[in-house]
Amino acid sequence: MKKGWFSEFGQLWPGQTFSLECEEVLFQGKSPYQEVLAFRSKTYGNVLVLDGVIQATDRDEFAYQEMFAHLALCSHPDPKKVLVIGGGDGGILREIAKHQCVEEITICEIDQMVIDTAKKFLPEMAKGFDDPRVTLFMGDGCAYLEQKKNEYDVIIVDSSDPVDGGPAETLYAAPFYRHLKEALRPGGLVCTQAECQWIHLNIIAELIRFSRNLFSHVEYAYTTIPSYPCGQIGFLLASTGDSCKTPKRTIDESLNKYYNEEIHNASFVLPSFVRRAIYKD
Ligand code: AAT
Repeated sequence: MKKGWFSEFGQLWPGQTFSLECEEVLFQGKSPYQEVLAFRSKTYGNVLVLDGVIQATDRDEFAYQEMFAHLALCSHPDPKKVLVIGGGDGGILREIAKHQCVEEITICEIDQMVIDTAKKFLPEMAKGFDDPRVTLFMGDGCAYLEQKKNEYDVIIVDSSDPVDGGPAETLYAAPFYRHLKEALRPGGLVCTQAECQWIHLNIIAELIRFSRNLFSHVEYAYTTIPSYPCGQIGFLLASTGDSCKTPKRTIDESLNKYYNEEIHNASFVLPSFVRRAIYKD
């Protein structure tokens, strides 16, 4: 590897890598769950990396956090209780906090080291923890959800990738989706990190296959984001109520850099090869 560069090698994107020039390593540690790295890059600001995989950069995180949070929350007519699983950098919390109608925001994150690292080196994301509606629970998202029935209007699963033996593996399996459904109030919906249409059609198709047995609408949307593999990442919206393809509410667009009503509608429009592969129709 070229000296002074970080390259993202991963089990889920064999044969390709994205690289950033690194100016300074800010933190390197090993938690009980994963290796945590923060570095200052030359052109993307500070970067958070878990087990060698980029989770967020200062420069483009808004494309992910805004789309994730607002696609989910604007698809619900009146979300009051919201749960986030993962998302330890706080960026999704920051976006949820823009919705005045939300009364309670709970976050269940597995790794305290991620939160501490974000608070120190990614303060623009971690400020999401400062909202008074936020309650933090430390633990595994799957175990947490098993205990919850009929509680939440919206659940956002901002999890890392389903790497073999990694902490997020259980969050991509059918039992977890059953727990998600049971934890929702009537009309509730979930939005999960659903990987990339260029390299993960098999993962997306499998998530859709088992979710369709549980939810009335299961729909895939995506955002562009240069620092994730192939420059894109998707979200699975699974609703017990109406389709999520058009927003039920608007948000003050001057608060956002990426999300708006038009891009909400556009983000569900998929290339033909993707539509065929994931919806099988
Ligand atoms: N918003 C940043 C993007 C992320 S963060 C993923 C978070 O999920 C991490 O903080 C990680 O510690 C947490 N996590 C992983 N497994 C679990 C679990 N079982 N329970 C609770 N939290 C968990 C996602 C980046 C996507 C990368 C795309 N290549």
